[in-house]
Amino acid sequence: MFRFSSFGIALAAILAASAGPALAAPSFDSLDHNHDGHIKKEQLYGQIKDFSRWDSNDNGMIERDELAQSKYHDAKFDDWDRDGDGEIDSKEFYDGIFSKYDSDKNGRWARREYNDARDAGLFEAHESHADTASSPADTTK
Ligand SMILES: [Ca+2]
Ligand SMILES: [Ca+2]
Ligand SMILES: [Ca+2]
Repeated sequence: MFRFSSFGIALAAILAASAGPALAAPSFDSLDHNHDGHIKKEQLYGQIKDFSRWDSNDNGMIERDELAQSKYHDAKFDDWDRDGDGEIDSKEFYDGIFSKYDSDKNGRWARREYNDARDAGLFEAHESHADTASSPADTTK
C-alpha cells in the first residue's frame, strides 16, 4: 500500500515533468555549437519539427496552398521556392524560416534574431527528446 502510493507520486512527477513547460525551446547556446555568437542555418536544421505538420497531402513537399494554410502564410511562396519548381522542399522550407527571422540578412542569426524566432513560437513543435531527434535528411518518405 505504502509502496503503491510512493510509486504513484513518482509517476505523477514524471507525467508533470513531461507535460509541463519542460517542452522548452532549445537555447541559443545549445544551437550555437561552435560558440561563435551566431546560429547558422545548418545549426538550425533538425530543430524545427514544422515541415511535416504543414505537408497536408504528405508528399514531402509544401505546395502553394499548404504554405497558405500554414502559420507562414504571410511568406512569399516564390521567395521560399528558390529553384522555382513550384514546390517547397524541406531545405527550402527551413531556409525560408531562417531568412524570415534573419532581419539583417547576413545569413546568420544573432541572439536577438534567435529571440525573435523563439518569441514567435518557432520551436513550439520542438520535442525535447534531445538525443533522439532525427536529422532533416531523415524525413524518409
Ligand atoms: Ca505537400
Ligand atoms: Ca522548390
Ligand atoms: Ca542576422
